[in-house]
Amino acid sequence: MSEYNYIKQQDEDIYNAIMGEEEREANGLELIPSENYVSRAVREANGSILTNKYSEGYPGKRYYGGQEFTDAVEKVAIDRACQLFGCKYANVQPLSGAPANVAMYFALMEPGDTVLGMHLEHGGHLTHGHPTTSINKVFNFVRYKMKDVDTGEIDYEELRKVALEHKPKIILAGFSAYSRELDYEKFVEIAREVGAYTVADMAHIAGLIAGGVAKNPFDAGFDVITTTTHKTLRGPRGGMVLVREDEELAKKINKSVFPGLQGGPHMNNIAAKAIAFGEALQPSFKTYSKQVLKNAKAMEEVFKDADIRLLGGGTDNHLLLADVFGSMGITGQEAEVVLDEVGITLNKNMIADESRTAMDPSGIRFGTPAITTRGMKEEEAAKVAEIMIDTLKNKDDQAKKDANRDAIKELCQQFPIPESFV
Ligand code: DSN
Repeated sequence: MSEYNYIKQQDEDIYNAIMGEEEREANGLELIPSENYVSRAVREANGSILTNKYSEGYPGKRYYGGQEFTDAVEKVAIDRACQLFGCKYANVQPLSGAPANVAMYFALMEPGDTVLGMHLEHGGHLTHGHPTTSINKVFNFVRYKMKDVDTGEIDYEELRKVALEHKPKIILAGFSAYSRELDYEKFVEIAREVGAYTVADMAHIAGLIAGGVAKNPFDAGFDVITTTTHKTLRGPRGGMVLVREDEELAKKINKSVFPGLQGGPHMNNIAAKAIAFGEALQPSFKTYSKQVLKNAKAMEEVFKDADIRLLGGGTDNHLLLADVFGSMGITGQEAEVVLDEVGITLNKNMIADESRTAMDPSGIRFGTPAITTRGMKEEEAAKVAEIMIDTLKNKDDQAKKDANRDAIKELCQQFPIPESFV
């Protein structure tokens, strides 16, 4: 029986939409750096009967009966998360990265307290205190920036000055559009000076940390890490909060997730997380993570050769941010649309010190987690970068775009989305 036979018989609208998405993912290249392809095993767990079960509480301490199997699932997920990231405590219940951050804020602070996080235009995330978010009404957010947008170096002196002035409860490292490594030791040093907790939102680079190709903030002494479980970690959509070693802190986080913020955990999703963590513990995941970086470097080289400005001057991780407006006179929105036409999906993005708007910014953000999962190596990554630039340079030439669409389709056929990684 086909994977979607019941949906097909029962609900034509949703069946058609899923088939459309299958086709889109199979015949196009995904360069959005926060997306990836999960294994069939992860999808099976996510679609399993565990979705039927209510399990408020934590393993061994639930508010409903019938938990012998859900307890087993959650314990495995917790153990594997701790093993992957070298910490003592994990809460695997957050529904995604935003609720993980909100739960963390309420666990570590009182309303009105201050967080020092990365400036949003310099790579920070909405949940790091964007004015439009609800948490911005509850907590006070102050910012640090890059010292030099062309090297990506963080202004640690400014960070320290702001920390001394505002006495934040949390110093937050982490980003969703930044391509360089952070100096976690520096964060810890400053946080100790002002008595703040150190928290890393490693959502984008969790897989790189698990794969051993990016620094682990816990090694520098960070107190807490929040993350999504998809993106480079290649699990189901979801979140989690990790605590290095402080049991009291871990208890606060648990209370803040449930009952503080969420009700029943989604046990199907936690089972899928456990499976993905198991995959990330395999030696093959290290090879995958290394290749993600090599592929990003290969793309960097092609963009540099074409004199297209890269924010941060290049990349140490899985993503790149290109100033296409400054370098080519094409807006991020125009670039997103024209690349979509040839089967390359990425997102428009604000750049540091942006002069345009969020809906039509100067930059594009792209990355290599998904194409690397398809098995592509440096040669193909460079080819994709060349096709991107050729398409942007010839955005009004239909024949060129058709040829590039065919080239992308051919690559997709050569590198189909895999079903299993073990
Ligand atoms: N939407 C995610 C990203 O693309 O980075 C972060 O929440």
